[in-house]
Amino acid sequence: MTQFPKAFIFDLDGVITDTAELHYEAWKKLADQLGITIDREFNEQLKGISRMESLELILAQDPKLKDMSQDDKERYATQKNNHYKDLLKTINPTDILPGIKDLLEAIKNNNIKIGLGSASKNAPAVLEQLELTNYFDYLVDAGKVSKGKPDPETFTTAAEGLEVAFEDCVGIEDATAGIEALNKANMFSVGVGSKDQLSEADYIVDSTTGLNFDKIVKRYGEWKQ
Ligand code: B16
Ligand code: MG
Repeated sequence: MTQFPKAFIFDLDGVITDTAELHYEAWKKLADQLGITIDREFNEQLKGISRMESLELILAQDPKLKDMSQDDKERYATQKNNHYKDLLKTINPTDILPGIKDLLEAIKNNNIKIGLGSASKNAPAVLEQLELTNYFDYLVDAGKVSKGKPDPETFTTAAEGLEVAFEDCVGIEDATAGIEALNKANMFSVGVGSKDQLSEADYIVDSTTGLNFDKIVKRYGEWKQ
């Protein structure tokens, strides 16, 4: 008999939609202002980590900025976020990555719960813009998570909010840190992206088009045995 998971927990950026490009644009503007050059390759490191951690990585590019006061850091982080929020106004349901809507529908049709485990404090606003809020039974408040990915706290908080045991959850992630967090939480980890980067995932698909409900459930059932 097929074993069904009791919840699916989604990462946001890189899984449901690609806000990475907008984060990049906003960080680049700030970096330029500080006289630091960042490119898309550098931006890969910023995926899945928090706003302040991202700022620290950017400041570390220039030794002269290493003694910046906490107040200034907060000010720059707020400035980046305000620019990012302006850019977010341009997104709409056509920005949902391919295959995601069908997967959400299939999960709902099987009466399985859906949670969001994103590091982004802007996640609720992004779901609203994409008109996806109604699919979700629980959104993790990134502002209340004390240890970000690769710590499992984001995902364990989602499972607790959904009232589902960790091993009954499937988590979907595009970042190495996210897969590590899911594995530490003892959840079935689905990686979206390259095999090199996500080799620790329990199941890997190349892109969101590969996220088929039946295939994920089958692999989950094998993992659960
Ligand atoms: P915010 P995810 C993450 O989203 C992004 O990948 C990362 O680049 C960003 O710094 C982080 O959210 C925090 O976002 O500044 O909006 O709070 O991949 O965990 O959905
Ligand atoms: Mg992500």
